[in-house]
Amino acid sequence: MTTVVCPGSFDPITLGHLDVVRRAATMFDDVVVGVAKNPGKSGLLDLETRAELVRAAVFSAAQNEPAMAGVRVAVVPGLLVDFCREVGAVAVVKGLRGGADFDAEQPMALMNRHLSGVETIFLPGDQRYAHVASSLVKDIARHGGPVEDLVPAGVTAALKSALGQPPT
Ligand code: COD
Repeated sequence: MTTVVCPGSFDPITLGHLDVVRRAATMFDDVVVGVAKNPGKSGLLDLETRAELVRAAVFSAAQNEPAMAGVRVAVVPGLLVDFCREVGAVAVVKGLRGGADFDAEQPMALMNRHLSGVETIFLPGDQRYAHVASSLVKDIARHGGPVEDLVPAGVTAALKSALGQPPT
């Protein structure tokens, strides 16, 4: 069995993230989505809420896509390489929307390989989601704009709740 980790802040999970997880699940028989804290970003949703939203999105996708049925979701408590070792992952899978993502990801990929030998596999982001970023989703939601077609079901309500906005 080949295990890989799809890590992210998922604050919140978007359809772009879900597409990367789905594609990883069609290639590898054990995919663990690792929900992590990025110290460089101020979070809106707490870690457990983010993980719950990822679980719900994966569960919902699995109703139509058998490959998603085995996808696991867990919180990454510390270094990503320690988490990879814990779950027995041979590689990290990440999506790249463009050059800026690559510039941010390449040093982490090299450092993770230096630390533990774990490789990073980059998947080109699907063009349908090239403009989709958690930060933009939060920005739109903060101003009361529509985000339903950018995120899995349930995320909009969680964002409203975290932002102290009334439910619709
Ligand atoms: N399409 C395709 N890919 C996308 C999209 C999209 N629309 N949106 C996001 N992605 C990709 C991102 O490029 C990224 O690869 C991944 O999805 C996750 O994105 P985010 O924004 O949820 O998460 P980040 O970028 O804040 O990453 C958080 C991590 C903590 C996972 C990351 O910073 C990391 O790997 N850190 C390593 C921590 C560590 O151990 N450090 C020490 C050694 S490097």
